[in-house]
Amino acid sequence: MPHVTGAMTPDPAVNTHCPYCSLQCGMALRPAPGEGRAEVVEVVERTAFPVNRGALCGKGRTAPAVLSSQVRLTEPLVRRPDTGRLEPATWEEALDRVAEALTGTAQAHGQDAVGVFGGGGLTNEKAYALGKFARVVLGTSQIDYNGRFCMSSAAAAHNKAFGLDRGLPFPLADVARTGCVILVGSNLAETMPPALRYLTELKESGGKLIVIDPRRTRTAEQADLHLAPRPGTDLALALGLLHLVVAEGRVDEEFIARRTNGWPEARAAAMAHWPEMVERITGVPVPELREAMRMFCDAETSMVLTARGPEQQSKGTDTVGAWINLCLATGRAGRPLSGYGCLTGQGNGQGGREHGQKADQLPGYRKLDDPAARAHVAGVWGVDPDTLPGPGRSAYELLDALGGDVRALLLMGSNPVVSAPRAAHIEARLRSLDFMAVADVVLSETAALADVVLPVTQWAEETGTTTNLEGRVILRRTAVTPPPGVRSDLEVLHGLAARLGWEKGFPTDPEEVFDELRRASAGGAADYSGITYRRITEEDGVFWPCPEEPHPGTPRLFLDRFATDDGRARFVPVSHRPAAEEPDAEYPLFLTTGRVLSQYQSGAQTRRVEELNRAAPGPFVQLHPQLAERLGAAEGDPLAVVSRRGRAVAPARISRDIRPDTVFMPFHWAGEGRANALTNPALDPVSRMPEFKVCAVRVERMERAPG
Ligand SMILES: Nc1nc2c(c(=O)[nH]1)N[C@H]1C(S)=C(S)[C@@H](COP(=O)(O)OP(=O)(O)OC[C@H]3O[C@@H](n4cnc5c(=O)[nH]c(N)nc54)[C@H](O)[C@@H]3O)O[C@H]1N2
Ligand SMILES: Nc1nc2c(c(=O)[nH]1)N[C@H]1C(S)=C(S)[C@@H](COP(=O)(O)OP(=O)(O)OC[C@H]3O[C@@H](n4cnc5c(=O)[nH]c(N)nc54)[C@H](O)[C@@H]3O)O[C@H]1N2
Ligand code: SF4
Ligand SMILES: [Mo]
Repeated sequence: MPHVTGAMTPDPAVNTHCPYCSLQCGMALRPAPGEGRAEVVEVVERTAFPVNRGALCGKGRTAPAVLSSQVRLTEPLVRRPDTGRLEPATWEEALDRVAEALTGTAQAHGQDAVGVFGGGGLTNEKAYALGKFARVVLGTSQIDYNGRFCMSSAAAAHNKAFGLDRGLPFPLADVARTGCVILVGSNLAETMPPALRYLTELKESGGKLIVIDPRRTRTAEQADLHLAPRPGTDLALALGLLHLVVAEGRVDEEFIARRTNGWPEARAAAMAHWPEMVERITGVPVPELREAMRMFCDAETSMVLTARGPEQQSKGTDTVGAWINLCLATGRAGRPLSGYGCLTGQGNGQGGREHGQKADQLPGYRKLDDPAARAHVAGVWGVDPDTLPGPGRSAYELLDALGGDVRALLLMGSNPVVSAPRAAHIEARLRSLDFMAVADVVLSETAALADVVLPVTQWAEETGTTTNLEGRVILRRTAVTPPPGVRSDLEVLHGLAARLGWEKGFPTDPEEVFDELRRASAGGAADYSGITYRRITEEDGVFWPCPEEPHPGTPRLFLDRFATDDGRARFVPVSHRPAAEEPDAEYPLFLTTGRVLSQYQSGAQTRRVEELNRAAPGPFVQLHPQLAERLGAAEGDPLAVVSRRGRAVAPARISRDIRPDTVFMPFHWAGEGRANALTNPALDPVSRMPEFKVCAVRVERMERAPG
């Protein structure tokens, strides 16, 4: 029978949440009838959970298949020196090996020679424990996580403008009630399908939807107006709209005077971006720019929502800043049903960046270089603040340093062989390590390179909190008994810490870890101290910041003041600049990358689900018929896509829904169709986010294999 925690009704269905994206859809699980195997469960609709109201996408619906999958890991693996192969081992042996290797590396090369790489899919408890483990047990500064590839540009822009970074400053349901939404580089019809309902409701109540995407996606099909700029030109586009706002007298001077700083400089920067110049840069005709600006300003309330399209650029922080400027200049921020928001990505994309697995952060969204923050957190951890290391390298820079001054790595919750930019190079760096340990649920492409693989429990087999895109802290609860050979990530960290001299300080009970996290976050920007497992359960999640009880939590931010010292939002003066790599004679096309509906991220989990593989069996190159004709390529022909970093091969998918100067590849697959063999690791100077969304390529038609 499934193991049920907490106060339960006689109904054996257990409320929990999807393991995948940041919507964190509510669902319930109960034993599948007639299966007779405790690990086989079925999904039951959970209509009461407000975010998805029962709806799930195919990935969420089929997530239980990964629990009982034959290919999941159920025993530790250790690489045998004689055979060079990964072979089964006991937990004692595996953990001993990891502890010895990490200690040996630190002794030989210094504590910073040990690196840690985390993930935005890890629960708050795990992210917190991993950050603490790195700083306290290993004493290394070299920790970062895959959220750097995902959220960091929007986070940096949020902090600059508002003094606080939370994906959406309002509940998602507010989107349905505003007057106009500009959706910039989000394909939420495929990446958060249940959220599409809010856009449908918006339109049904007379609201307008503008989508900005170089492709006519399923999301763009829903739009009243679709602008299809060249990849990497969103910054110019936003500046052009702001120019038109000023030119047509749509500025909200009263709001600017009362609630912001820095308008003259931002205004001057925007005025240098003439609509005709913006048309030349973006390829979007001036009348369309004007129409978008008018739709946005004519509505009484409006929102701008960005996702990875504009953010995964080497100027992502400035780009998001420009969209925020547009909101501020028109008085569309810090007011009910108006504002700027970022649609975070991973299951715990929000919480994962608040509690200390990021290179520069301590729990509660505190800064590692702030003496007061160090003193507070060191107090909770019972250590001397001076022993805490300083900030480390960002994710790509850390991966790039492997085998150099970072010689051993502990990796939890990411599959960079598939998902890192310039992936063949990163794969080589991983191979050059003296030692790597990976905790995972399956033998991912990265785990396959490890010296020790630690099999861990999955979402429905363990309890823990995540923080969804709205800043709503929710509780996943144990609904099934894990297979006997696996342990939780918290147990892994506990076991390693104990071997490294920390018998105490790494509890395995998630609620105990959460209670410590609450104390560590108290008084910080992301204050969780008033949030308890009990409250989350009773209230369908609690929005941070939530200081000590009886605080109600904060569904809507900034209505009275922004989180800056003087309470005013800050305009940022930004100007357009080109992508790090633009098409030229040798590489004449843009490549952009992203997602499809039925696969998740590096595919480590979803490529194990038959139904999803049927729907999305493999990589492809989306290209316009004009380009296909120039190449002499027909539907399904194998195409080689070549960039300065490498080459990938995948079948042609010919479609009018993409600009003729651009090709698109999803990044979910390894092997010869690996999109990240091509991508450019050029980093945003502020957020250190790589430019996944723009690089220059050439495309060659290959002969079809005979037969
Ligand atoms: N099915 C599915 N859903 C997911 C995920 C998944 O892997 N699969 N992953 C989750 C995660 S972690 C994330 S981060 C989110 C991501 O969610 P999204 O951001 O919606 O996903 P992407 O497909 O990466 O990018 C969105 C769109 O950006 C467009 N784009 C490309 N270049 C540009 C550009 O220069 N400017 C603009 N404006 N648009 C551009 C692409 O054409 C694409 O349609 O999805 C989450 N949900
Ligand atoms: N070209 C291109 N590349 C991209 C992007 C893009 O748009 N284009 N998007 C980027 C973005 S936004 C993201 S978020 C990254 C994501 O890419 P990755 O960081 O590779 O993310 P996942 O594929 O989700 O990898 C998670 C791994 O951890 C395992 N796992 C899942 N849950 C747990 C857990 O609780 N504990 C442990 N120990 N393991 C777990 C999974 O099985 C899987 O192997 O990809 C980035 N890469
Ligand atoms: S939309 Fe996201 S959270 Fe909801 S079921 Fe799909 S993958 Fe899971
Ligand atoms: Mo992401």
